[in-house]
Amino acid sequence: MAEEAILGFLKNNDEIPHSGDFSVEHDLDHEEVKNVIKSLQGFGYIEAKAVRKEFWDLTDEGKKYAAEGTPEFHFFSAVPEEGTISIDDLRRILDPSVFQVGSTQAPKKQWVAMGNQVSRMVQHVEDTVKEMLLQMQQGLELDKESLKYLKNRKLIIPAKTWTGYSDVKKGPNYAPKRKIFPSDLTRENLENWEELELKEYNFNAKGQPLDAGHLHPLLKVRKQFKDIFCQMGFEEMPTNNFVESSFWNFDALFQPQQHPARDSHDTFFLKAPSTTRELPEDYVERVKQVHESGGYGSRGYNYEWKREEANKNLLRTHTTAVSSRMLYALAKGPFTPKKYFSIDRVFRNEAVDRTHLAEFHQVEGLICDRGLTMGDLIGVLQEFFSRLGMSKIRFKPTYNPYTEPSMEISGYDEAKEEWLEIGNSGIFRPEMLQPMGLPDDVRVIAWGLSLERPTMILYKTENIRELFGHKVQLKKIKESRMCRIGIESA
Ligand code: FB9
Repeated sequence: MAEEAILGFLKNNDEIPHSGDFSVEHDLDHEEVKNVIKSLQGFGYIEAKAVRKEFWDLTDEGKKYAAEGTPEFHFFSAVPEEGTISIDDLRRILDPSVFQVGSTQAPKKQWVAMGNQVSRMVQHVEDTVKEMLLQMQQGLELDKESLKYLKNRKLIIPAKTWTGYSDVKKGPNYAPKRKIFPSDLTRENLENWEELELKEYNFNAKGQPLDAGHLHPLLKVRKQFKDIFCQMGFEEMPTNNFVESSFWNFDALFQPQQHPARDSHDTFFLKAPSTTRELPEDYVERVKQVHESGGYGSRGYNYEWKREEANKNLLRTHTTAVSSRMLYALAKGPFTPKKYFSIDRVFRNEAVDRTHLAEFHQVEGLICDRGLTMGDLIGVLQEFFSRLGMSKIRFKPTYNPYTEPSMEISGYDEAKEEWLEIGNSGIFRPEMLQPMGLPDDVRVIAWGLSLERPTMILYKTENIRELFGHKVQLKKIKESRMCRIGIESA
């Protein structure tokens, strides 16, 4: 309807000056006319200029100024042409709201010089604000600056916005009737395909959004990490036990029972089941020994090691608890070199902030083989992080109860031109490995980082709560793009 009207009108007329008037004249719905103009313009049948017109209403204050003049004008008028008048006199003779606004606006406009005595700085002034407000009441257009000024003085507020088109003219593909181009090759139109004019392919058209399931960014990044580990020949450790005993989480790692991390300020201990059911007794005895009096070249911690402490169940504070189980299992059989990794949740009763929650996903890698050195550790870290897109990394000595030496890892963020802490690493202590029964020339190099930090950086997430927890915007998850780490740098 609107289409025929528009294309028909332009057959005999050069242009449609105003889509709004055209709709009224042809008794058409302006919204429909606008959609048709947009579509005809898209196919080049017509050309048109989009018009956007803001309409404003005067606020009550605006209406008052338009009717009675502005406070600054009344303030100025109350100041004698010659000489001065005291500010107190002005306060007495003027209406409080007029005095309150006038005493700021008039000096701001350099109309009067303020002080205990007030005097005119000019002989005569125009109440331009009043004029502008009156013009608006007459529906006259004001320039952008004046509109902005009146809006900032809360004398006008936006009413409605009119959008439409002007200068609607014939376009390069103008025709009195829209040509419907077949958009599919069908048996019928194959008959005369030579003279067939098919609809242009719009290769930029966005496909129908698939309303399918969407992977959470954390899982996209986890997948990339898993691919990197598998490509480097690592196998995944089973991490399906959030509840762990203090023994595997701490004691097996040679972490002393009085270590601060082992109290409830840092660790979630379980009420029920509060204690673990069983532990490998012979191995526990050796762990007790090494804690109390050392061995394997260590003098131990020289304290009384308590079984009941080791029995306490907790939510694991690191996936290194899984590594201790796996290395113990490895020690049971004939020794074979191993490359293991784990990526799963760990729980820490710590202060939460924009990058820390009480739980996060730890990523851990370890290599267990004879004669491994710090050089091997540095080498594998360079390989691992370069696949993460971090080719420039550096190390700083640090301390972990279960590794000696230990290194904090930092990577250079080219974009931000700053060094970023990207993880921790070290060589597991013999006091951890020997009691397990691993051959004494076997070394285990290991490192750890989080999944949340790289995900926050890659998906430009300011606060970890946008990524994890009840504040997550599902829309954001649906729109999150694929994670390309491990691909670009490959
Ligand atoms: O992930 C961390 N930072 C990071 C990692 C990758 C990354 O990637 C970029 C896109 C490419 C960006 C940042 N961190 C470790 C460093 C900091 O964020 C740190 O403040 C927070 N850490 C967590 C612990 O917080 C208490 C991150 C978490 C962490 C720290 C250490 C380990 C694991 C996780 C470990 C270990 C370890 C050491 C030796 C042997 C075995 C395991």
